Amino acid sequence: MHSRAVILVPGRLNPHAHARVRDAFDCIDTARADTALLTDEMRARVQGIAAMTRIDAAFIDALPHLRIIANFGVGYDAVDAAHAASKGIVVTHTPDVLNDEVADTAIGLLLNTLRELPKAEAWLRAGRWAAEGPYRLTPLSLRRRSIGILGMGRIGKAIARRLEGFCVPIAYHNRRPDPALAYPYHDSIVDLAGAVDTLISVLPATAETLRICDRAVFEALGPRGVFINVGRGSTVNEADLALSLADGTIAAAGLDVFEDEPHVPRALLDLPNACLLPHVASASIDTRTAMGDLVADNLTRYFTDGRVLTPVPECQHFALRA
Ligand code: 8YV
Repeated sequence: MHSRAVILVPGRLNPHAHARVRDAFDCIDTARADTALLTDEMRARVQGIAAMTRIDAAFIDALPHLRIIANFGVGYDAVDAAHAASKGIVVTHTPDVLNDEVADTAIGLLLNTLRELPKAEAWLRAGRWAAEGPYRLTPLSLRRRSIGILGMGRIGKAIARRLEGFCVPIAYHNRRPDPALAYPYHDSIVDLAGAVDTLISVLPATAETLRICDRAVFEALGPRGVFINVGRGSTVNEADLALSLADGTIAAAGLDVFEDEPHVPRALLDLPNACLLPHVASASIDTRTAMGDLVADNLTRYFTDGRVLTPVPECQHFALRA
């Protein structure tokens, strides 16, 4: 039964997810997902992985009894899912339970970027309100803006629903139009950027999206342009973005994600018109607990009846077949 299955936890895992894995399984911890750290016991016994770290093909190949990888996070670019799927190993992720939190944070980041709220608070805390007077009137506002959503999946739609309450026009780009949506669709990112002044990206990291938000996109967005990213940092050419913020090609950016986290390029850190967050879009106890439950529930279901709740697209039929 599932209580005897052996689950490997490489590196840090959300504490709630970790506790649930420890309760339900034989849990083995290792510092990193590094084949050099795998003992003979791990190679002989591990049947599942619960992780929020990179799991590459070599690590998968080093565990001959591996049957499931439960990824903590909806974005599963850190896991070589195609390789896992080719070996009949199921990969799961944590969609839906974080949609509202990430969408809430995206709106917060948008408003912070436009209305400079973190800087206004710093002004107050530094005693400058009393000493020098009110914080400046912000040159940017959400009023009279038009929004383009890049990546109209579950989270993109949750952001769009919130923005309707702000009475701003919304358009989008996605791999394909969604017939259920009334918002105008643009079939390229540059086209969308040219039609709006505010771009909110929720793009996942794939081979196709690598550094796809580049100088041409920022030029199309224009000097009033604001770029918000709560997807993946690798979808942005960060050098192009820093240049575009520095030379006025666009007005401002709000970023929750970076290509080489937790390292943020100096060129972005030095810019006054970049509002930067340390990848916190889903980072509330409430939402991370729900994500942790989904990681544990996927493992439990798999080792109980061979099914999983939320397989990644590459693994749909493996999950249903079992
Ligand atoms: C998490 C995320 O920060 O779900 C995702 O794809 O990026 C975030 O919710 C991340 O997965 C935690 O490692």
